[in-house]
Amino acid sequence: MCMRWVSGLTGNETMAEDDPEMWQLLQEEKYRQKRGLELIASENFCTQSGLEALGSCLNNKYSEGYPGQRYYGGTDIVDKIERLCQQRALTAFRLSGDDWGVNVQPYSGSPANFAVYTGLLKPHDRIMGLDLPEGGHLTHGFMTDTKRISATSIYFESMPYKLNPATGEIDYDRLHEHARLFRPRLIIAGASAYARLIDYKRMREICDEVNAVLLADMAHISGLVAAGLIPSPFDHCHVVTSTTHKTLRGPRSGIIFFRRGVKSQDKKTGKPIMYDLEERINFALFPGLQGGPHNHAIAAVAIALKQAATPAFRAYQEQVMSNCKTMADALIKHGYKLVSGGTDNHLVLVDLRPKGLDGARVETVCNSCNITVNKNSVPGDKSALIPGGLRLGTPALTSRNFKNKDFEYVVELLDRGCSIALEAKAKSGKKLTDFKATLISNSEIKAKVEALQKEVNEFSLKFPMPGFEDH
Ligand code: DSN
Repeated sequence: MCMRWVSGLTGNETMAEDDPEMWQLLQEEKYRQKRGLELIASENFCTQSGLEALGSCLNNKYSEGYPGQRYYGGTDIVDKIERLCQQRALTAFRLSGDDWGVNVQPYSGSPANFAVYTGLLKPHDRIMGLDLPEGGHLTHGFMTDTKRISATSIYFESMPYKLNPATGEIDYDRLHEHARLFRPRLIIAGASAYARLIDYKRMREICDEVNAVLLADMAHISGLVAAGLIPSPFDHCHVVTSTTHKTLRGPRSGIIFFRRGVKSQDKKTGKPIMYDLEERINFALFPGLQGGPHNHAIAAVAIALKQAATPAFRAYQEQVMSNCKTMADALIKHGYKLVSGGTDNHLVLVDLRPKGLDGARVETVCNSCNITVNKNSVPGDKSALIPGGLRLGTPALTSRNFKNKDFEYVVELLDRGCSIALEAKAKSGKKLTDFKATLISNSEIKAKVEALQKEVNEFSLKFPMPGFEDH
């Protein structure tokens, strides 16, 4: 006998049956991702196995607390999943559980950072991070002359450090000088638009002198660190946070590593002084800031971390960096200026001002041609809405098996987008809205945009894409 459902919904209908409107939108987004050239440096294509975990029954389970200490029943399996994720996190970054602990519950990178601040600082304690317009991140303390933007600058007193305008690299000397004056409790080593390596050793020396905690936010570069291709923040930092969906190629989630074990020796008694970072950070995250962990995301993170420990992952990251060098060289060959003159990681920051362009106009044209990029501030910029730069990254397209010669062609397509932007700028008024209108109303320009879009689509659709075939 067939069971009758009160609601008429068994819960076993596919999305296409249950919600055709949403299914249609998903199809459109999938096609957008397939036919476009994804160059946003923080994006990637999560693997099918990771996406399976995200869409699984783990979504249904509440488990506030930590493995072995939960506020709900039925948590035996999710305890195993969280412990497996923790163990894989340590393995992926070659860490010993005696020296490092890890919390895999942060919902993403911003909550992970805020949990560290909440656990280790008192309200109004001082922090220093790379300024957002110079390549830092909102959560590293961003504020303007008139407004405290990030909660980090509302609850704590933040002072930025900057790049050396002559080199486009972090000005460690000035950071040192300012840290001596400002006496921060915590300094953040990390960036979201910085193409060079970070000198963690130097930053730790500065921290030790002013008695500050050194936090590395390796969100952008964690995949490269796991692959062992760039210097590891674990060698020098006290705490390390990351997202898991950028170069690490997992689901959208966050992770916090903290030192544990012996911190130092008491000078008088000679007794060991232990780190207390673990208790403070864990308590800040839960119950301080978050509720139930996202078990489906934790399982997917565990899958990504297992992949991150393989030779195949290292080969992928080598290709990410090699593609990025090729992209940088090709851009320079086409006459573009790069902030810091090149790249040591997965991204480049292009200064479009010498070409008479800006990031907003180029982003708009590229978007119309299905080349997905983001405008970015470059040193000396006045406007955040119409900044002078463009940030380009190779992780996503490398996951689609793009190789060096493919990136040379990507730069050619991008350069054509810039030429269209230049032409449209010459034919439009000063405002960005005039420029956008010209892209649609000027038939000559519109035809060029359409021709470029067609070429982009034909090229991009030839490549495979990780994930499910149809969504
Ligand atoms: N939105 C991310 C990025 O693009 O770098 C940082 O959170």
